[in-house]
Amino acid sequence: MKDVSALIQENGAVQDRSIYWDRDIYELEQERIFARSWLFLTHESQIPLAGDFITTRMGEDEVIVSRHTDGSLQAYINSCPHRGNQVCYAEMGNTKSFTCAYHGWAFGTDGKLITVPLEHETYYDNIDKARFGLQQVAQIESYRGLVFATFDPTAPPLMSFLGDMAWYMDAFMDVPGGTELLGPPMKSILDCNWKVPVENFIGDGYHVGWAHAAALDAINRLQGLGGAETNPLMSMQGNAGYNPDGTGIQVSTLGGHGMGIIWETAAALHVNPAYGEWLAYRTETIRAERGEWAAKLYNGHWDASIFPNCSFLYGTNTFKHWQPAGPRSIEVFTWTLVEKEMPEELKQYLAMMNMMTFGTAGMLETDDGENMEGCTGSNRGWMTRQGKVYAGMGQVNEGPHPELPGIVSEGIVAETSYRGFYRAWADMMSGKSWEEMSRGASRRSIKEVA
Ligand code: UNU
Ligand code: FES
Ligand code: FE
Repeated sequence: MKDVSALIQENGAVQDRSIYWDRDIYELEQERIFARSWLFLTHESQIPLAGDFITTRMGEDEVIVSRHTDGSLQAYINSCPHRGNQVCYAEMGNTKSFTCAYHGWAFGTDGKLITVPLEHETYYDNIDKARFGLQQVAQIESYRGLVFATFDPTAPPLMSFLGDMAWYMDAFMDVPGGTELLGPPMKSILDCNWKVPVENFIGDGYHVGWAHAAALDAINRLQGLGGAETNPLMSMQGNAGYNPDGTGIQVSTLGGHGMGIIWETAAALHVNPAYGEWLAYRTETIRAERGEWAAKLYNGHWDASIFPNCSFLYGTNTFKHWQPAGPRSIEVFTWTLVEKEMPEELKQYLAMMNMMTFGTAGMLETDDGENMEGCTGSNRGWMTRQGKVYAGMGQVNEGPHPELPGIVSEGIVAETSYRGFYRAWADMMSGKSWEEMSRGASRRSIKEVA
C-alpha cells in the first residue's frame, strides 16, 4: 500500500486518487475511521417506544439500534455470537426479543442473550449466557435527537467530537420543540467512493450553478417566479454573471466537519411559500432568544457534512447517511429534516419536496450521482490512478473570523471545508490519538471570541 502520510498533501488541498479506489486504503479506513469515530445511527423519533428498533450500518458492520424496556438507547452488532448468522433481517419494527433463525438463540432489546434452546439438555447448564450477548457499541449518545455511536471506548464525548459543528447546527436544531428526521429513510445505491458525496455536501458550492443548472431552471419554472431577481440562489444558474462575493461563507470546523451557507436562501428551492412563511415566523423567536447570528444562520441555505459520512442540506431539508459498501459503492439513506412543531401538512410537503430534489430519482440527486460515480470510476485506469486531484480554491481568503468559530472563507464557492475534511481524514488514517487531534489549529469557539 502507498505511504499513508503521503496521500493528502498541501494542507489538505491535494488528494492521491488511490483513496477513491484502493481496497487496502478502504480497509484501513474501516479500522482507523469507522471503528473509531462517532457514527450516525438514526433519529430518536424513529424508536420512541420500548421494543422499537431499526437496523443500519456502522462502517460495514450491521447493527441493531433499539429502545430497551428501561427506555435507554442501545446498539449492538447484528451477528449471532453462536455461529455468526445475521440475527435480525427487518429494517425496523417492535419486538420483545431477536431470535436467530439458525439455532434459535434469543436476545433481549439490550442485546443480552436470554434463551438458548435445549440449554439444559445439551450444555448441561454449563454455558455462561452473560458471555454471549450481541456485541455492544462502546458508547451511544444523542445530540438533539440525532443518535450516534462509536466502537471506540476512548473516543471523547459526542459533543466534543462534534465540537463547533454542533454550535453552528444549534442555529436550526435548537428551536422551540426541536427538530426531527422523518423516516423511514429512502434507500438507494450509488457506485461511488463514500468520500465523494461527503466532500460534495461539505462545501461544493462550485458545482451548484453548473451541474444543477437545468434542475434550478425547472424549480424556478415551478415557482413561477422571475428567476435571479426574486430568488438569489437562481443567480448561480449556469454561472453566467454569478459573483459569489458576499453571498455566504464556507466553514471548516475542527474534526473535519464543515459547511457552506448561502445567506437568505433557506427556502430558495421551494415551490410552496408555506416553508418561507414558517421560517419568517420562527425567526422572530430565534432573533429574540439567540441573537442576530443565530437568525442569520437559520435563514441561510446550508450544505454540510458531519465527519465522517453524514451530510445534510438545511433549507432543502435533506439528511444523508452515506454508508460505505466497498471502495466503489455506497448505500444512501435519505431522511427529511423538519421542525417538530411545523404543521403536519408542511412536514408532508417538505418530505415530498425532498423526494423531488434529493430522493433517489430527485432532480438534483441524479445530477450529483452521475458526477460522483464519474469521480470514482475514472480511477479504474491504472495510469489515471497514479495522479492526484486538487481542492485548492479559497486558500487566499480564509482564516479565523471575528465572531464565528472554525476556519471561515468568504463566499460559498471555496474548498476550505474540503481541506479541513481531508486534514481530519489524514490525521485519523495515520493513527493519531484523540488528544493529538484535539489540538488542531482550527479550534476557536464563539465563547473565546466573545
Ligand atoms: O447541491 C448542493 N449541494 C446544493 C444545492 C448546495 C447549495 C444549494 C443548492
Ligand atoms: Fe471539476 Fe471536472 S471540473 S471535476
Ligand atoms: Fe449537488
